[in-house]
Amino acid sequence: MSKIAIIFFLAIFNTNLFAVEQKTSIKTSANCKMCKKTNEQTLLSIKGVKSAKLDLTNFKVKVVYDDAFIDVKGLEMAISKVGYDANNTKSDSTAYSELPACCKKGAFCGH
Ligand SMILES: [Cu+2]
Repeated sequence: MSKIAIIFFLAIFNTNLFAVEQKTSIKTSANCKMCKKTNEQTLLSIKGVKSAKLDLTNFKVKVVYDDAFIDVKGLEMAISKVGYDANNTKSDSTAYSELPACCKKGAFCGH
């Protein structure tokens, strides 16, 4: 195999290795439709995030993302920054304190 062919194969391999669409499901402290909107919009604003759907029956957000741009920890941090827990990442305390009362943990506003 020529050097050029090897480089060509490496290039293809790297493209696949570093730009694969990943799926994850993140447990959040969201509890209503407002929370759902906030979380989904936040995630969708991140480069590399293709879709974000928060299920209000289990409060998990399913995210499809390109891991060349963002990883699970980054997604968790983005959710934390708008005031919600994400898996084991705790919500940012300032952002949490600014959430409407019905979006605080354990609240149930029925929205
Ligand atoms: Cu809410």
